Amino acid sequence: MSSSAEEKALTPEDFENLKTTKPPKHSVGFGGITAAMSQVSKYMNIADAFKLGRKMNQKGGFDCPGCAWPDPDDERSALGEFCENGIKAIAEEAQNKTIGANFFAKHSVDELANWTDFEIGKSGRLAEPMYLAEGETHYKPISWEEAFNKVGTHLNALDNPDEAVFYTSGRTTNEAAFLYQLFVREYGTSNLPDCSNMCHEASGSALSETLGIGKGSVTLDDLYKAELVLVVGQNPGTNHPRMLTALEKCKNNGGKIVAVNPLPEVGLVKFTNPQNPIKLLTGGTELADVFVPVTINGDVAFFKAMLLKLLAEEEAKGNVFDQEFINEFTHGYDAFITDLKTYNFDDCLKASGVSEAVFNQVFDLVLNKKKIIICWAMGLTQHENAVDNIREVVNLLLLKGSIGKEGAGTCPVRGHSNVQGDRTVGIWESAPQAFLDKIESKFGFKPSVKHGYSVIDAIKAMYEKKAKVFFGLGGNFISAVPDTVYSAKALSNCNLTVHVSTKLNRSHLVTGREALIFPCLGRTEKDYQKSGLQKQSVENSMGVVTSTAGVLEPCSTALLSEVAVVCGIAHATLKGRSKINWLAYKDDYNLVRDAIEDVVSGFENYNKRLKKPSGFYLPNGARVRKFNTKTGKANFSINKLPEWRLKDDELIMMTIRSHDQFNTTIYGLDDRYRGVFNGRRVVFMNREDMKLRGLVEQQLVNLKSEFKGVLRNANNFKVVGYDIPKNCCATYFPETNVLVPLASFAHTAKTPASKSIPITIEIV
Ligand SMILES: Nc1nc2c(c(=O)[nH]1)N[C@H]1C(S)=C(S)[C@@H](COP(=O)(O)OP(=O)(O)OC[C@H]3O[C@@H](n4cnc5c(=O)[nH]c(N)nc54)[C@H](O)[C@@H]3O)O[C@H]1N2
Ligand SMILES: Nc1nc2c(c(=O)[nH]1)N[C@H]1C(S)=C(S)[C@@H](COP(=O)(O)OP(=O)(O)OC[C@H]3O[C@@H](n4cnc5c(=O)[nH]c(N)nc54)[C@H](O)[C@@H]3O)O[C@H]1N2
Ligand SMILES: [Mo]
Repeated sequence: MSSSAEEKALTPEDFENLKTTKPPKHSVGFGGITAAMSQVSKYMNIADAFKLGRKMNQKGGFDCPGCAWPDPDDERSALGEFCENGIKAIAEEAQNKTIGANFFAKHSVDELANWTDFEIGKSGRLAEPMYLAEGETHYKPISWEEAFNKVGTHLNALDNPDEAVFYTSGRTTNEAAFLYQLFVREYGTSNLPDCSNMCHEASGSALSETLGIGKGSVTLDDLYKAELVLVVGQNPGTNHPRMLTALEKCKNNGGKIVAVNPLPEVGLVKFTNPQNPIKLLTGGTELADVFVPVTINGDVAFFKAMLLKLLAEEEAKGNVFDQEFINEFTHGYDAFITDLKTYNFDDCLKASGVSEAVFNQVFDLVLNKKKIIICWAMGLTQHENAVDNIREVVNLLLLKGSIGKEGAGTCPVRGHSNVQGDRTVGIWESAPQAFLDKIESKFGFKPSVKHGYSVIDAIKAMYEKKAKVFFGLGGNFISAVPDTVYSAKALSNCNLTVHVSTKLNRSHLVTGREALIFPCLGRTEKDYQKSGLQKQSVENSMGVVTSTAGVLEPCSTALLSEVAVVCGIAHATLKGRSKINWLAYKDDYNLVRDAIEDVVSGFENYNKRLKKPSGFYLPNGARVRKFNTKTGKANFSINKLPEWRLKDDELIMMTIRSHDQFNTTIYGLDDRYRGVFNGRRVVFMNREDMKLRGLVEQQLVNLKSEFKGVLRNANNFKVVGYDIPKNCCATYFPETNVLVPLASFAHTAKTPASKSIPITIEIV
């Protein structure tokens, strides 16, 4: 009997032999190298590993498919810009094993859905296109041509192009992303949700409004030169390991580092640079000068307390705020100060959960430093008031004049390696009119000006059967999105679901009436087209565009590049009515870059400048104090303290990444830096909260969230006592996405609030 879509979407509950230890004192070092190498030797051929190691993040090599942290412009270590999790990411992609017709004949969709995400990921690389017909239990092989035609037929049969949804994940290169959005717009819709909607959308919204650009303002060099770096709501030791090297450099130059985080994340506390053998032996650098254990979602309160005390000092003694900068470059100062004065310092500090002693240490640093950088990631962006979090960060930087000068500015640390580039080249459900006008003048068709669905809207539309075809360019939609059960129903309501993927994932198993899997080349593989070997390009977290070209032969001859898949579908769907020669773009990616150059500003001489080994910087107004906002200035903003209150027995839960995963891809079952081994169904709790509820270490519990009268459950988790503020708890994403209500998201940006979910704990 076949199981329902909702059941298939849930990660099966399994327990290996969960073991917990005290978290280690420092990160990387020998432990990191050993962990990465064991991954390589298990799943890759060693000659390939060597080839990749030599080319990863090197000039003229390929961009690591892991995170979006930039590579140094000039000197790069001979050892490679190495990071444990980067090695794991490529080992995952460059696996020896491939799966195709035989694999899918052997395993039904139902059976595969009973595997854990870890097992699914280890099955191998997808090697040929597969099709699941209506009512069938098994995927069967299909030719590319037939598959493209199936997509075309479904799309052309819809009453309205807005009944199709086109998702993108952030590994897609500039070339593939540009062509994809071009196809979607020529087909007739703006339904272009992307992983960014669940990630840094709140940063984009807040920064566009306040500083006129939805990206960060700093370069790597600024980080080296900053006097003070605040790392807020981010776990770089796991998610952006190469950032630690930059922080270490900053520290060696005399900079101070503050970590604002409910958890004492290991990479920030002590770091051993794997490229420095002497440090390996002596124990590494103490990175954070101050650790601020803020309560979950206590950041606005923390920053408000900071702003209030700075204001008091400014009014008493002066010389705290950069009045010259404020006068010349900002708007809204008076209204901001008037509002700030309505808050009480003690209330704010209390709401932040931070002690006065720790607060004062940070205050002294902020008071005395003039070059400040604030870095952040998902700890700030995944809350209902995420946009307020980031606007408050900007308020602080504006008061200190810490924007648009050396060693100072905003640093939202992006996730996926090209998520920023995808947005730059047009993956945007609400793209600005100026961009749409450029598309019209270059390509001669009128793109829809109606805003399309973001991720949350797309799920609702599919659930309500207003959207009927789902197409995913990369990613793992069902495991990444909130409200797993509801979202699974949404996908299963579709006529057709299609995924362009490198690896099997849960989204291939939660299908519409029909489903297609399109296997594609990964970053590490060579891309041959008619005009020869192709390169592509990506933009990192700091707005630098570089080229990327794989070094391995493709793992299967049946793979197509993402560019070829997009062109194939566009050609099969739009046929004679298209104004674009899709097959020419597929044959020569230089032509795609020429088209991007004509449509997106900042890409002048794209092909030529891409030849420069370290790439080129895109223009960035905030970096040079040109604020492209409605007022033409940098805007102060007014932000409220969040109003939510926990009920007596509730805890506030954040869903975080372990050290052994890349988003929904689970590399292994350990979280070495937090001392958890062989299991992921854990809930980290404050030990006093455990005592209060009569819970002991490794007690089996169920988690429940109630939101607007709807109850959601995630069963069978084990309790792990941890240094986490009271009333807070943490679990791993994606196992607990089932608890994140679809209707709980950031105002303005619609980022799911997956870092602040009120839950209760039930003893099993
Ligand atoms: N190895 C590896 N690298 C990755 C990824 C991966 O999964 N694995 N994912 C990539 C992607 S797409 C992204 S977006 C990034 C994610 O990078 P991160 O944002 O670092 O990832 P998370 O695990 O979500 O961690 C969020 C951090 O915020 C803290 N936090 C949670 N809530 C709050 C809060 O209310 N206030 C504060 N101050 N802190 C809070 C958590 O304790 C945690 O340390 O990493 C990218 N790089
Ligand atoms: N509860 C909770 N939910 C979250 C988050 C959270 O912190 N908590 N984080 C959110 C964030 S920040 C993000 S970015 C999203 C991530 O959402 P997604 O980007 O949708 O998810 P990924 O797990 O990164 O996607 C992995 C899949 O991408 C495919 N893939 C890998 N490389 C390639 C490639 O080169 N090309 C193609 N076509 N496919 C490839 C593989 O098949 C793999 O299975 O999840 C979000 N969801
Ligand atoms: Mo992300």
